[in-house]
Amino acid sequence: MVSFEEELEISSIHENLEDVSARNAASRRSVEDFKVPAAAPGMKMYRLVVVSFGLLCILQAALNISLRLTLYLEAGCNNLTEERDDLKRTLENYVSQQNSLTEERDEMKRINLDLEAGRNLLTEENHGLKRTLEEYAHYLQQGWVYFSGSFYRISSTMKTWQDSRRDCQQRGADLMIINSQEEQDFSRQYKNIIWIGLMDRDTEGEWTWVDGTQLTTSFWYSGEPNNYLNKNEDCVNINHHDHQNSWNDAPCENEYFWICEKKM
Ligand SMILES: [Ca+2]
Ligand SMILES: [Ca+2]
Ligand SMILES: [Ca+2]
Repeated sequence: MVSFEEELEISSIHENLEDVSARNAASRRSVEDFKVPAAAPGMKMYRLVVVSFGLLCILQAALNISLRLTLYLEAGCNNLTEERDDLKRTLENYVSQQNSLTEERDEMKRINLDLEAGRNLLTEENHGLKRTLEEYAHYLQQGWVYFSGSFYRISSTMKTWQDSRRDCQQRGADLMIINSQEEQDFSRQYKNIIWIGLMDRDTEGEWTWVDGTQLTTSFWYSGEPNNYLNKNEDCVNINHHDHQNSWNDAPCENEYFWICEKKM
């Protein structure tokens, strides 16, 4: 026998089961309400067109970007080319200037060497002139007279021709050699009879100067040379000062004044 309480409990469970069934039914209806209806063929085509259009837009955008990028890169390349050409011109100018500077430097070096050579030459000339001046001063102090490139000294004593020559040689000179009309005129200012450096002792009649040269231009006094009174006159002196032609041959052993010449 089922008790009353058991009947109540069974009745309650039954009611609960009916509620659950009712809620499940309601749930199924609401799910069915939300089910998407199957797509129609027109809708599929529409979606395809939309997707294709989107893809075309993306492709167009990509093409635009690619084109802009190409133009940009081309402009950049052009700029780089111009810059390269500018740099090339700058480099060429620099090289040209460098070459020009090198040439100028070499020219300056040559000028410097020339100047140095000129300076050395001037220094040598200066030393030469100094030596010459010192020599001139020396001869002038010793009583020599300068005329046309030579110093001359008249003796204060009388000697034979040979001793006269020896005296001149001891002074770094020799008996006077007359090479020109001017020198001949110069020699006539001394009024004593003076030996000069001309003789024919080696070969009679062959007149030779003390430097070994042959007589070419002569200034013999009228009638000379004459081996006067058949004496052996082999040495020459200046005897006739008042005449343009003043030379006379005389015995070398005779003693006269003499004139030394030192060529400078
Ligand atoms: Ca002379
Ligand atoms: Ca003679
Ligand atoms: Ca004579």
